[in-house]
Amino acid sequence: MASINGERLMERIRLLGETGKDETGWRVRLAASDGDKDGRDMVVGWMEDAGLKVVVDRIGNIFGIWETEENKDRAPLMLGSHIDSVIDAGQYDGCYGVIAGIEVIKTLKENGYVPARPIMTGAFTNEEGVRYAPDMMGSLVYAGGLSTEEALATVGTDGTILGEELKRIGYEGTVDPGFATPSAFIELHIEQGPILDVEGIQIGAVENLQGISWQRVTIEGAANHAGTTPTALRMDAGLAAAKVITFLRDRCDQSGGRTVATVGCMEFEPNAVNVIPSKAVFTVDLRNPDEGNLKKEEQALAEYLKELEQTDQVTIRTERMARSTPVLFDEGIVKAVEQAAKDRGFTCRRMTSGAGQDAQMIARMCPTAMIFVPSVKGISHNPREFTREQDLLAGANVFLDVVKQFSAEA
Ligand code: HGY
Ligand code: MN
Ligand code: MN
Repeated sequence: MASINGERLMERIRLLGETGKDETGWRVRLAASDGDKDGRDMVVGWMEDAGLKVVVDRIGNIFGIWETEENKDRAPLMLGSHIDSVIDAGQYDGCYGVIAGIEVIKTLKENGYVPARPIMTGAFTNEEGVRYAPDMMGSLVYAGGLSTEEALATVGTDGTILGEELKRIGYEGTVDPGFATPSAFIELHIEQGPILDVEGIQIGAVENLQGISWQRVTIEGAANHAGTTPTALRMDAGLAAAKVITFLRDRCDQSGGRTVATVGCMEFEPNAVNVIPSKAVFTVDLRNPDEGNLKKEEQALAEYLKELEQTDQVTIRTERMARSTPVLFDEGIVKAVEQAAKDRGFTCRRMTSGAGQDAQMIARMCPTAMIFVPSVKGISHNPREFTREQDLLAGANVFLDVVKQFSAEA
């Protein structure tokens, strides 16, 4: 039973992890930034080293394709993930799956394996959505869920335009996204949650993924003097924003933890220590594995905001930033992941992905599933994100076996 080259995998995770660091040492490889370019260039180099044909599509998705004269007309098996990161990120989120995709192909080639169909592995543009919303943008465009033109015209949190930034970093591709409909898509990723680590299980066979709702909320009140204005006369946008945060946490507690909600960004105006905020602009990330319940959470929030306008004499408007429905993955691939883990003597359990993933978008095109490995203490989107080497190798070897299985027949 062939195995991947663990040393090469670990070295590449370390090398890619060094790209995108800012002057404070934070890893900030935001989509289409200079750090993203450095990472992209490194990934393209590894794809070329593996003898893959490198294709960049018009939304900047990078693909390395292994095809032969005999199999080039068949639908390719697709692998891949992302290398763009959040702010002050860990080194495994997304990068592990991109590097492992190349590693698996290289290992198969080194072992003289010839697939019955092409195998292509990718690095999707802007999975995180931190600089340009929505998240999972590159894979959403590839799957036909967002037009390339609309995506390229997206204005970032820094006022830049995605299409111009892709051009600036040299990744404005020429091929239309969706140029190949995969026979199947398999993504290897860290869990980013605590379940596998707490239960001491090595492999996650991911069978579904929760729905995600992102919106930006703007609350407008009235600036006034922090010292002279009695509380009864205040139209305090800051207080109203705080009430929304506690409302959301109450909803999560009432859901028994099925709903999770996060207010990750917030700005006040005029943002002065002795002025009652006239304006609060913040983001709400709401998630639930059940579409009906996610809709109920969105409805409950909308009703609460209406109420708040009355009680706090503020005006509130919302703007949708992203919305994806829960996704069920392919039973056949999930079973194959469980079997491959068992054949290698690894413990395995089925699970839901709490995080959004490129796989949820490509699942619109073809049978799709994911493989998880443990995140120590469930920490992610944080430089302390960590997965043990033996778990990284275990995940990559299960990935190798499943890729072999799903590329063996025409
Ligand atoms: O937001 C997410 O769940 C993913 O990390 N993009
Ligand atoms: Mn990710
Ligand atoms: Mn992430």
